[in-house]
Amino acid sequence: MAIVGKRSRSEWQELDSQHYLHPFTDHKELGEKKSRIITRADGVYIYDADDNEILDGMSGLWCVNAGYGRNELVEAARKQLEELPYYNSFFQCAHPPSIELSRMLVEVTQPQFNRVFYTGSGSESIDTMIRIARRYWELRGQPDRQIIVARENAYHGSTIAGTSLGGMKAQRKQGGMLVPGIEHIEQPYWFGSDRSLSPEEFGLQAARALLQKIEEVGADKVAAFVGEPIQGAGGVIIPPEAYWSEIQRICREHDILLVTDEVICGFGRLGEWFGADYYGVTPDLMTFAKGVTSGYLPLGGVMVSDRVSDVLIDKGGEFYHGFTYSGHPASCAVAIENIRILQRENLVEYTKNEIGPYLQKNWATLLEHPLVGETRMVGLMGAFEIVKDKGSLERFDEDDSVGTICRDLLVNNGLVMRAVGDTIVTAPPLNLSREQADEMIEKTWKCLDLTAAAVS
Ligand code: PXG
Repeated sequence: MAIVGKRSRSEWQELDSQHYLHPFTDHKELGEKKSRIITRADGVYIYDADDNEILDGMSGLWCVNAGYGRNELVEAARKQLEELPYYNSFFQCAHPPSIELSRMLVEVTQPQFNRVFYTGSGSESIDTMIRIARRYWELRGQPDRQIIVARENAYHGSTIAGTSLGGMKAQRKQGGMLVPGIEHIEQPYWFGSDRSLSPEEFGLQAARALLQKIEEVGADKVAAFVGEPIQGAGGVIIPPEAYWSEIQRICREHDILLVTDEVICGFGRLGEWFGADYYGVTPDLMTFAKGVTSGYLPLGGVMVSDRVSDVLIDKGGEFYHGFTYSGHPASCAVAIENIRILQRENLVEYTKNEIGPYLQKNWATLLEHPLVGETRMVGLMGAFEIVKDKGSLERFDEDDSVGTICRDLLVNNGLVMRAVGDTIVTAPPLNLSREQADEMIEKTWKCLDLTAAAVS
């Protein structure tokens, strides 16, 4: 028997608008438009209450890396829920799924990582990372190292710490006081710059903004730098090649912890296990969530390098931090099975060597469309920029919301992608086939034409 009974689309919509406050949603607007009710999913497709088939070019919210309809994941959760649905790892207890997953995470991450701290989400991982970084410096006898440097337009979640660390202006403006000791530097967004420098020069300049910030506040006050290897929610901002190695060089020079927020880039998205692997940097901490379970159950965590964990363990005593659902057994069981799927089906290599390059090649052809000013993609994470004038790359006016028009056309034509202003972003499941990649490109072309017609 289904857990939730059947209702018509309009009944769901009515109940939804009466009772459910959605995340990141203008409810007045939603009250008029009504929600799209998604009822089931399979492979790379989701289905709405009218049984429309929609290719999920966003993997849910950048998380369903292994695709939908994975019975192995369902079975892993079911078996674990039967055997031990819940127990905690406080008070000197542990359970096999969280221990086994820890071992596997150590196996798929860089050699400096031998320990993991679990959370229930990306935002909790960010909070945890901040507490670990500051605690590390306290224990090293440098308690003034409190400042965490992040970037403008970064997204690190929506708890108060996530909002504080994130660089999205509208989000930061709401809700009063934020966590102190957080500084922002420019993002490495070449297309969004005045483009007077070459991408490489611009990348180095953006990285050196970290150096300027360190000089401004004093290196002895800075605990860590954190960045998404590729900024996701901010519009798939792919930094120029030189950026990350320069950031790492600056962090090392000033003994500042380097943190990559791998919540989106982790677990194969860029054709490597983690974004840090793709950019060849060796972070001290990595936050993760989403793709660790392919979104089937909530789980997040922080990978802690020996440099940090040695200090926490040798000198730290009790670390007063953790969540009821840290290392939830069913979530860990799903994560174990999910990592096995990624390994068994070679989905990371497939993203790097086959489907990534295939989609990238076809994605690049979108540049021939009169509305497209730039295309970019690494692994299976990409974007294109909608422009009014291809020659000057001038944007449409902000109130034209051309990105939203294009996004709505895409969804209504059977392809979900996200609009970040006039940037359209995509991150399809890693088991996308070539035919499905072709379907994405065909639908995008069609909707770009429809968008052009709508705004002309
Ligand atoms: N860090 C990064 C890099 C993220 O992308 C979080 C932290 C927070 O994770 P949780 O699990 O607390 O949501 C995220 C989440 C969007 C969108 O519209 C992106 C995210 C979440 C919701 C919407 O692109 N990323």
